Amino acid sequence: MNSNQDTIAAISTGTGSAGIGIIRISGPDAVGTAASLFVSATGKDLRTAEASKMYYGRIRNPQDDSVIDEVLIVKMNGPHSYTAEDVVEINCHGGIVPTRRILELVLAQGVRHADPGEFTKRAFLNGRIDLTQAESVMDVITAKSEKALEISVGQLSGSLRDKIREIDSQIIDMLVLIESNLDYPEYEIEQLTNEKITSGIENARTLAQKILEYGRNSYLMREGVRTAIIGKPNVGKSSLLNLLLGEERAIVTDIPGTTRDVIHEAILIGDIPFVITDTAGIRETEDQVEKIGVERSLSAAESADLILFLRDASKDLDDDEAAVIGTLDRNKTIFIANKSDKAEDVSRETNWNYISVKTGEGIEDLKERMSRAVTGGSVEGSGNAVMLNERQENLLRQTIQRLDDARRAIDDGLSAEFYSVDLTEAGETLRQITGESLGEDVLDTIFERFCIGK
Ligand SMILES: Nc1nc2c(ncn2[C@@H]2O[C@H](COP(=O)(O)OP(=O)(O)OP(=O)(O)O)[C@@H](O)[C@H]2O)c(=O)[nH]1
Ligand SMILES: [Mg+2]
Repeated sequence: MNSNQDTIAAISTGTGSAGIGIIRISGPDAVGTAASLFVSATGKDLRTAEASKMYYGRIRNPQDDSVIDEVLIVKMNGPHSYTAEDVVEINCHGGIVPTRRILELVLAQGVRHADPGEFTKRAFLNGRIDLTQAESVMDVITAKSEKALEISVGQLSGSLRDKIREIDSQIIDMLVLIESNLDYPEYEIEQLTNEKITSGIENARTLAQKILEYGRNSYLMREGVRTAIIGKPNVGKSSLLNLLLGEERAIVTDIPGTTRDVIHEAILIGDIPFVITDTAGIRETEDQVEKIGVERSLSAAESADLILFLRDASKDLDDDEAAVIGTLDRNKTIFIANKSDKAEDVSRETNWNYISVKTGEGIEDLKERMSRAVTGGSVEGSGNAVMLNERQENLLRQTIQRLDDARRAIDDGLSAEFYSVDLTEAGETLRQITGESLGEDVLDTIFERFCIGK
């Protein structure tokens, strides 16, 4: 428990009108501060009230005795709280005015406004959670699909931490074996052999690789698969967007050049979030507005994770289309021939997916293909899937590099002193993921991405 912490407070609920709003206070003066503002309906003093129980009453401005709001208040004694410090939560009426006024009163008692993520940072610094759990808090809050939520909640309770610790204990076992042989060669202890170390390295490496593999789709799960629908005017791009969305979001007409600007919409296909972009049809044009739209289409395609290239199935590919196809990254493109209802007599080319937005033909297959295109199969089952952020992924890769260094040292016939340095570094790198070894500046960059009040 960190005893030199000051007391912090923030509004923990979202801004805007709502049924309730919560002001959270944490630190040594949390209870005293709240007690000086709270008037219980039954005359109870918050300082001596039972912990983890809701009390009904009012928040009153001690300066002029004016009542700010009716509230329910709960105190939690450290370490049995979110931050592991004394915490008070004031549930007042939601909405900007009551929550702000209560927060102002709390701050006027000498409490400091919390920085973004500071409550969670304290939970970490006070040892209640490790860094993988702290980082998953934000993923839980911002989860875009049930799958992402399920994985993040798993990590909140330590699933990633446990996997990391499994690798760590492999590395520690190797180091113990090396050290004991170096320090006490005269004792009867387990013999150090190159085989034991190389197989230990192999195990640790495999575990680390597996985590990277399980976390392969983290970015897409977190941000959504950026998908651009592109093609010539009038091929049915906006119609396809509307069909996937299940609503008439984009304007559809039979006039080529209907869509001028780029439209983004988020949907879930299977368990995967997609952010779909409908774009202006690509063609040579002198119209200034349309020209800008065409440029935006091409750049949307470039920055997309997935491209749906649409053509009209009842027409042959023209030179413009062939030229655009030539510029596309084929690994991330699904080629779609729409309006198959108008092309029943046309023979079908195997590398095109024939669909009809009008009749629904081929749409389910297309959805299937879209999710397969990004997951390369199925999204990992909940047992194994992890959501890695860039920091965690980098550290895992660095750990693997240090393990490889150790392996090379053994292969080069170097003695244990040499490869034990690499193994020690591998362990230290790995423990930065859980936060067991870490610098203060790293913490700041992690927690500044949090929202206030969490
Ligand atoms: N028969 C048939 N018509 C379709 C199909 N899909 C779309 N259309 C029609 O094709 C026309 C053009 O559709 P849009 O969705 O506006 O085409 P777009 O590619 O967005 O066109 P621009 O915005 O101009 O680039 C409309 O009249 C649609 O009703 C289909 O599968 N079959
Ligand atoms: Mg359109």
